[in-house]
Amino acid sequence: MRKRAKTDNPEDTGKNPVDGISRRIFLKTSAVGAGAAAAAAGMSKVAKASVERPRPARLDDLKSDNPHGGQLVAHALKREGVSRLFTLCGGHILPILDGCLDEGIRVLDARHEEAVAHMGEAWSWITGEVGVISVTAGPGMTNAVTGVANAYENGVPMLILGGRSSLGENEIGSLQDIDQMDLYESITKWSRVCHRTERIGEYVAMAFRHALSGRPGPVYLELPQDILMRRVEKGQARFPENYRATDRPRGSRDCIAEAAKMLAKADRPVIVAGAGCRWSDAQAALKRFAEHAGIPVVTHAGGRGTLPDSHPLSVFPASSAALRADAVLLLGVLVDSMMGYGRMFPKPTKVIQVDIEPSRLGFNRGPDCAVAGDIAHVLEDLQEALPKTPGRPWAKEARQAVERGVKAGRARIDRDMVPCHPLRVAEELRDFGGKDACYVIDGGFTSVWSMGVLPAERPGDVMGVTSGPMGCLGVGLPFALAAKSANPDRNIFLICGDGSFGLNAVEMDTALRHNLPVVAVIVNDGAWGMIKAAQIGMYGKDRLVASELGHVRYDKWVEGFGGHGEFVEQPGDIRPALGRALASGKPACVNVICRTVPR
Ligand SMILES: Cc1ncc(C[n+]2csc(CCOP(=O)(O)OP(=O)(O)O)c2C)c(N)n1
Ligand SMILES: [Mg+2]
Repeated sequence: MRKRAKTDNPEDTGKNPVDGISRRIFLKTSAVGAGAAAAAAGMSKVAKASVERPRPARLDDLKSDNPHGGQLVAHALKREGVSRLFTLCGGHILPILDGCLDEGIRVLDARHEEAVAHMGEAWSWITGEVGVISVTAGPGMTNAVTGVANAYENGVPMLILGGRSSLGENEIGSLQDIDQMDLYESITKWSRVCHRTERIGEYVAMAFRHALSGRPGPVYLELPQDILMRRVEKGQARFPENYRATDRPRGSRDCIAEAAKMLAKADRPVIVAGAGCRWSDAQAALKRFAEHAGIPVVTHAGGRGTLPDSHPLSVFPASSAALRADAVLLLGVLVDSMMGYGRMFPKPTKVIQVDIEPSRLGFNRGPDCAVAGDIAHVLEDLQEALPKTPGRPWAKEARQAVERGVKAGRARIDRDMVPCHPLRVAEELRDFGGKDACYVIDGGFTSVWSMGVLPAERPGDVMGVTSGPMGCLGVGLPFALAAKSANPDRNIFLICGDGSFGLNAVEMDTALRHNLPVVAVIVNDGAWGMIKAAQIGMYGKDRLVASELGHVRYDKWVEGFGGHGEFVEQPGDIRPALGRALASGKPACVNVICRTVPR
C-alpha cells in the first residue's frame, strides 16, 4: 500500500498557522512584497528584505471575485515578488498557468522538465530570489527530479508547484497518479499537499518560509487538480501576512571571540568563501572584513563572485595558497570531495568554520572553532573583535604564489595545438567576453579547464556544474537560458562539453521561442572525455566502451532550430567565430573541435 507522506487532514478546518504566533517578530522583519522593489534596485531580495516594510495583504488585487485555485497560487506568488515561472505544461497544472496571466507573471516554458528545474535553480543563483517552477503530475514530476536534487545538494531556494491527480480520484488509477510525495521528500527541505482551495495562499506562504529559512533549499507544494480547479469566494481565500522572518541568527559571542583569537595569532590566514556567502548576501561584509584583516580570499564553487576576482585580496584559483595557510576561515563551505574532505589542510592548520546550518559544522574535518550563524553577521562581529591589520605581506605573497602557479600550469599546455586545447577555448572566451558577461560551465574536462579561467565579479557570474557537489552534467544550457531571461542586456556564454550539451540540447528551441540569444561554446572532443580518459587509464586504449561520441555538428543542430552556427577547427578562428555568434543576435553555437584526452 502506498503511503502519502506528510499530508494534512483534508477535513481540517485549517486554523491559520501564523495566527497563534506573535506578529511582532514578523512585523519588523517580514519580506512580503519586498522582492520586487529589491529586484528593481538591482539588489538581491534576501538582502533588501530585512529592511523593507511588508506589503499588506491586498485581497482587492485579486482580479476575480470568484477565483480558481490557480489564480490564488499566482496571487500568492505575486505577493512574494515572483516575476517568472518556469514550466512545461500539463492538464494538471493548467489553472496555475492561467493564474499567471492575471498576475503578470511571465511563464517560460521549456522542452523537458529536467531543464525546467535547472532553470528554476539558475534563476535563484543569479537573482537571489526563490526560483519557481511548476510541472505536471507523474512523468512531469519524475523528469524534474534531477534538477530539484541538484538544487537540494546546492542549497538553492526553489519552489516546486507539482500537479497531481484530483483528491476525488485518489488511488483509483487515475492518469499520471504516482506517489510524488515520497519521491520529493528526499530531495526537498519541506514537502506538503494542499487539501483546500481557500488555504492555497497559506501553503504558498509556508513554502516560502521553509525555502528561505536557515540554509535555503527547494520546497515542494503538491496541488491536486480538483483543488486547483475549484473556485472560491474572494473573501474566503486566506493570504497570511508577516509569515516569515528575514532576520538571521548571529553566532555566539564566545565562539566568535575564539575564532578572532585564532585568526589574530595566524601568520598566513586564508578565507574560503563558499555558497553560504551567496545566500547570506555577505558580499559587502566579506569585502569589509577581508580588507580590515588583510586576509586573502579564495571564492569556492557557489561562492564564486562573492568577492570579485579583480579585488586585490582575491587569490582565485588558489589551492596552493590555501595549502600554505596556517589558519583557514571556511565560510559556508561544505567540506566535501571538492574540498578534499578537509584533508587538503595539513593537521597544524587551524580550521575555523562558519555555517548557518549547525549540522554542517564538523562534516569530515573537525574544526578547531565552529560558529553557527549567518555569515554576514558573523563577519561583522569578527571584524569588531579583530584589530585592523590591512596590507599583510602574506596577502601579496599568496597572490603572487597563485599567479606563479597559474603561469606554470599554462606553460605546460600547447595553446596552439590542433585540435584545440580546452584551455585555449576558455581563455579565448574570457578575453572576448570580459568581466561583464555571465559564464555557465558544463562538462567534464571542459569544466576543469574553464573553472579557473572565467572571471566572476558578482554572484552568479560563473555558475553551472562547478557550483556544487552533485556534478550534474546537462545544467549548462538551461542555466544559460535562465541567466539570459534574468539579464536580457548581459552577454551570456555557455562553455560546454559535447556530451553534456547533448543532454539538454533541445532547449535551443526554448532559446529561439523565448528570444534568449545565448552563445554556447562547445568543447567538442567527440567523447565523454573525462570518462574516456579514466577508461584508458584503468583498462587500456583498446578497451573503450560507451565513452565515444564522434564529432557531431552541433552548429548545424542549432542552425536547424533557426539559430546561428559556427564550426571551428583552428585555435586562431575561435575569437572571430565568437564575434560573429554574438553579433548574430540569435541563440548561437560555436562548435570547436578539441582534444582533451592525450593520444
Ligand atoms: C548527468 C550525468 N551523467 C553522467 C555523468 C558522469 N560523467 C562525468 S564527466 C563525464 C564526461 C563529460 O563529457 P563532456 O561533457 O563531453 O565533457 P569532456 O569531459 O569531454 O570535456 C561523464 C559522462 C555525470 N557526472 N552526470
Ligand atoms: Mg567531450
